[in-house]
Amino acid sequence: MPPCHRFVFSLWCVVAPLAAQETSDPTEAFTKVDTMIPMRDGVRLHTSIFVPKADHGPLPFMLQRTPYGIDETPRRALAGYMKALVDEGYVFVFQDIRGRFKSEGRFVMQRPPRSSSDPRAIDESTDAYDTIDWLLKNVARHNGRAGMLGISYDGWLTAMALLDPHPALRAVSPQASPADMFLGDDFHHNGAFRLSYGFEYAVLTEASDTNAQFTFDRYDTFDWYLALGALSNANARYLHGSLPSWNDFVAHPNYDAFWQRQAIGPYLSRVAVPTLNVGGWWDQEDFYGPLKIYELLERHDSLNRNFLVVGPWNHGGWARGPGNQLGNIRFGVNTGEYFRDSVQATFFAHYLKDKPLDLPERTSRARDLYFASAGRLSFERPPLERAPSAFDSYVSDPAHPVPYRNRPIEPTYYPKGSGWYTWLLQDQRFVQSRPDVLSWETEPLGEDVVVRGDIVAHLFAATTGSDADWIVKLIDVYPDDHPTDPTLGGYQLMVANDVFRGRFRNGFERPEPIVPNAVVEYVVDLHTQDYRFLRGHRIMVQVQSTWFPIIDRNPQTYVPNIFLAKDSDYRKATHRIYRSARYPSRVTLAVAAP
Ligand code: PG9
Repeated sequence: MPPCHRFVFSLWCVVAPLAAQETSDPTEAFTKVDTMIPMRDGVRLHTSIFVPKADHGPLPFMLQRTPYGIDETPRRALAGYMKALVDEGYVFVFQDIRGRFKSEGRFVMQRPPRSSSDPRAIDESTDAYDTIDWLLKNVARHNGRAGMLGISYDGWLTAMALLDPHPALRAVSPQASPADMFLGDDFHHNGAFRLSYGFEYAVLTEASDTNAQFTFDRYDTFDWYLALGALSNANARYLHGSLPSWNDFVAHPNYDAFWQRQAIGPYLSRVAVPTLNVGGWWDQEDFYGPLKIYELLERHDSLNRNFLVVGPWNHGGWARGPGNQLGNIRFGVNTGEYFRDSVQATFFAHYLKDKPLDLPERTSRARDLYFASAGRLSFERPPLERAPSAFDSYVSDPAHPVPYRNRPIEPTYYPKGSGWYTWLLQDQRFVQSRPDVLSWETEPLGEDVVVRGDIVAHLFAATTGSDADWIVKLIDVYPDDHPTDPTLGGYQLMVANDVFRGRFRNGFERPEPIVPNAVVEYVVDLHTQDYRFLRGHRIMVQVQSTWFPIIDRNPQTYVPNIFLAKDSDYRKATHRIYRSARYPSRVTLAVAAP
């Protein structure tokens, strides 16, 4: 096989958030026991237990389960992410999940919860249960309580432990946990497939039982994905049906039983254990999940034990470094340190060691920002006399898609550094002048506008094709003359965004062609924010229809399954965005008092 077709297996850790912060080895303060813990079906899971050497009373357990390998994790985590927990005092436990690294059994990507009719069935919840049960019986000097935490896949494993929790599990923190892989997390957003992430992550976890990386034949993968052409070429040319997750993407192009069974929402019917949900405003992988899990648990939180912390972080950014800067943007406070020392450590100390805790609540009201003529955005409704057909338009060409981030687009987890981690903060001027990206912006704001809560775009749009993607970005435009940092003059910082695949406008289970040239309202959930647009800044909305290669190209010609589309199905289309009293395209913001 030529080099670009090969899988290589590398040992670098995919979870960059857990980068080392100290040079001394924090594990030296612990006695480490490596063991294989038996699960109820006899499969044994590789587990490392770290008991503090210092004389201490009975301590709670702090458990992290992971598919990414536990040989390197403890050293990094105990020095940074969990340093404040180390200072507080816990017995730390790290575990390889089934089928990964040194654990027995078979790995299943996001193994769905077991059927309640089969008492012998296993899932990630029973594995967490059996692990805690074993720890209580086999490790001396514990206080009878356990906590669990983790980021992303490890965060999802933490959330899954909630489904049938061991009675000793008294506090959990699912962090950047995905909730639904079709609606909003790593693999799709509103039905639009996250091509580069889905492809590279399937290789990472399923090409080997350790971490693997696809070898691209170039540094800038934009052209590689474009040359791939129709999605059907991925199996035909490279994967040859070898990756279960890729095969599942192809077999399940709609929100069918496969995705619904895996999504965590329906299982979150009670707050069985105090839960600290954590997310980052600029999380490039799982922003939808933590907010969704919080929202669903909140409906059952009669005892006020469900909490949400969201900060100015990328995926897992709260776990490393001071957190005073992300990409080009400085925050003036050490948000990551604050989270680790004063939120995460305090939360666990309260529920696992009976120490005090105090977390606040907040409010806001909805306001509409309407698209207007000459690229203006306004809090005024469009006047009735404006022609119902007032619109702006662009041609979207799948052969020339808009890059989702500034090129070069290195492989997602490129070991020598990748723009992936901070792409959501890139200055959006890099696409503003493209004819297939439309922008509307306010005048400079006369006073601060504080957005605190939900943001929803209502696009009244038409296309000459029979399918289309709608990407909406809410942007903070800095003044041309920035008072302290000239490089930020005119900067366009994205503060909310998402994509909606038009075929799913009447339901994610039921794709339907779009009637060419018909005006249709698309509701694009831009999720939630807590953001202050400062006086003198402008608020901008950009709309475009490609975001490549993070989102696969919509052929714009309706085909039942895009994974099986032919190259000839991909065609140019003209899209119109209406802005009249009859078709008032707008973004609804939850605005709070400044
Ligand atoms: N975002 C990654 C992931 C989580 C769950 C499933 C698939 C991918 C991660 O960072 O673990």
